[in-house]
Amino acid sequence: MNDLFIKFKEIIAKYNSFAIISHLSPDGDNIGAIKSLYLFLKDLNKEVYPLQFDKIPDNLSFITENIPFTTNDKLTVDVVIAVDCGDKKRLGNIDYTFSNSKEIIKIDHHISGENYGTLNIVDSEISSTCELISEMFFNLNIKITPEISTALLLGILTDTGRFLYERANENTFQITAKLIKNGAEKNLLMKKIFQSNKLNALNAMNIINNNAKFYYDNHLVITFVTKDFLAKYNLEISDVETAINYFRDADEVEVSCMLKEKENNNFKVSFRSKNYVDVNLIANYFNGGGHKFASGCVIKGNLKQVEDKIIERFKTINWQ
Ligand SMILES: [Mn+2]
Repeated sequence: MNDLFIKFKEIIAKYNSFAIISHLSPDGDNIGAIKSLYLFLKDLNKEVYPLQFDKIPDNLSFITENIPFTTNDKLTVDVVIAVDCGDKKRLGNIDYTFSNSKEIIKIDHHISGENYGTLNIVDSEISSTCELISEMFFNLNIKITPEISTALLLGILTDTGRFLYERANENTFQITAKLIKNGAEKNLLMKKIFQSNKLNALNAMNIINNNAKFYYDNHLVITFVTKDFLAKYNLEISDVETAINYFRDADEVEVSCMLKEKENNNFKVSFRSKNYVDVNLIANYFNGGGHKFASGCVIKGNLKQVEDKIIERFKTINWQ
C-alpha cells in the first residue's frame, strides 16, 4: 500500500487540475471522501472540480455546503480521482472526462469491480474509502485540518454503521481516535447523521416495516418502497433507506433486502447480511456488486416479478 500512497503523492505534485468523482446515489462515505480530497487539493492551490450527478441527500447537505459541485460532464482535467466506486458504470456520465485526462486514480474498498484507474489504491478489507484516505493522509504526513477530519470521520461512521459492522477493527478505532484528535466533530456528525431524521420519515418506515415479507424460515426479509409511497409522504428514498437495517437486526434474519422503485419496471435493490451469506455474489448475479455484507443491484420488472427473481436466487443459499 505504501508504494501506492507514494505514487499518489507524485501524481498530485506533478499535475495542476483535478476532477473528483464518485458513485451515483451519494452516501456518507463518498461525500466524505470527495470533500477530504477537495479540501486537500485546494490547500495545495490546485484547480479542483468535484463532480456529482445525483442530488445530495438532505441529511448530508450540511457537510457539502461549501463544496462547489458541478454536473459538467465535459470537463478536461489532468487527473480524475474516482472514489468509493468499484464499478465504472456507477460513476455516471464520465467517459469524456476519463478519456481526456492523463491519469485516473481509483481509491476504493469494494470487493467487486475492475481496476479502471492508471493508479488503483484499493483495499477490499478496509471499512470505508474514508478510512483508506485517512490512512494514506496520515502515512504521507499530509496536514489534516479539523474540516478534513470531520469529512473523513463521516465516511467511517456511515460505512461501519457507527462501528457495528465486522470491518470496524482496531485500525478503524485508531484512525478514528487520530481524526478526533485532529478536530473531527464526532458529536455533530452523530446528531446530524443519525439523530436528525424527519418525523414523517420515521412514521413511513413503520409502514414499510409493517409491509415486510419473510421467507426461508425468516432468514430472508424483503421490504419495498414505491414511487407513489414516497410521493404520498413527501419523502425521498434517502429518507427511508435505513429501514433495511430494522429486521436485519432480528436474530432470525440473515439477509435483509430492500426494493426501491426507480422508474417504471426498474427497482434498485439493496442487500444486507449479517453472518454467512455473501450478498456480493447475489448482487453480482444481477450485474451489481458491493461487499460480502452489503451490496446492491438494479432489477427490471414489476414489484412481484422482482421479488420472485430475488426469492428464486436465494434458493441457492444453504441457510444455517
Ligand atoms: Mn464506501
